[in-house]
Amino acid sequence: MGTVLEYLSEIRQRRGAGYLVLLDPDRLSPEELEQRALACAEAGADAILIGTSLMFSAARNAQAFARLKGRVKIPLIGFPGDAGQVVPSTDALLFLSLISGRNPELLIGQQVRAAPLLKEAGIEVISTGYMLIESGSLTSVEFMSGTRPIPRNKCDIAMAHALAARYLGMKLLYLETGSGAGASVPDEMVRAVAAYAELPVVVGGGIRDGQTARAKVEAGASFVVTGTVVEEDQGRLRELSAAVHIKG
Ligand code: 1GP
Repeated sequence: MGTVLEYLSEIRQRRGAGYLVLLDPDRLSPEELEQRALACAEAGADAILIGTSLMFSAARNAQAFARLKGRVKIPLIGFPGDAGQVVPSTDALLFLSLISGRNPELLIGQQVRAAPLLKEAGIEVISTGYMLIESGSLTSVEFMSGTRPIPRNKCDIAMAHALAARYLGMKLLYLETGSGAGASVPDEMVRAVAAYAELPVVVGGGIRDGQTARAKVEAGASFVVTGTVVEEDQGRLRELSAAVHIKG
């Protein structure tokens, strides 16, 4: 079997772009999380991201992964807020470095803590440059990370960060405004970053409908992530999946 990164790249080619759903173990019980994950797979999502920027219960997080493993037929990808969220039954983990910020703990500190745990558990690691973009209001990730987001209208700053990520050897870029944000990453910025850095771009934060999701893909996003909208209304899953999968 190939790696999760190879799987994602194959999805991107075959379906035009990939649809990823973020499930937050802080907001959902393990039962709800399982039910949501099964509904996501059924509706055509390509992978489940699990993570949160805070995490109230480490036990619940581990339980969520263990419960889903083997029952959900799409990859389970860790999307950790810190090293404490590394869980053995993960298919792969986005090894995030918050490159838009200047907080050393989130650029390298947590990564040093997580690395031995990942090696011990044999988890596939996907090196990812995480860029927080201004949404117009204070988000959990901005507050918790103690970093300032990149201004929405500064495409040049985003482009330079993205290219630096590529030169540092990162495999993915994750552009987002933060979970539950009032606005998504501007299409113009997605377009500029995807064309300039020539790395697959994941876009998330504040995407609540198919039209917005499709606009990100048309701008060059390789993957679109939604979280909040699916927690609130699972009925949107098919619409979002169809919007992202431009090749049908
Ligand atoms: C957060 O991109 C995800 O990293 C999801 O954001 O909850 O706003 O969909 P939403």
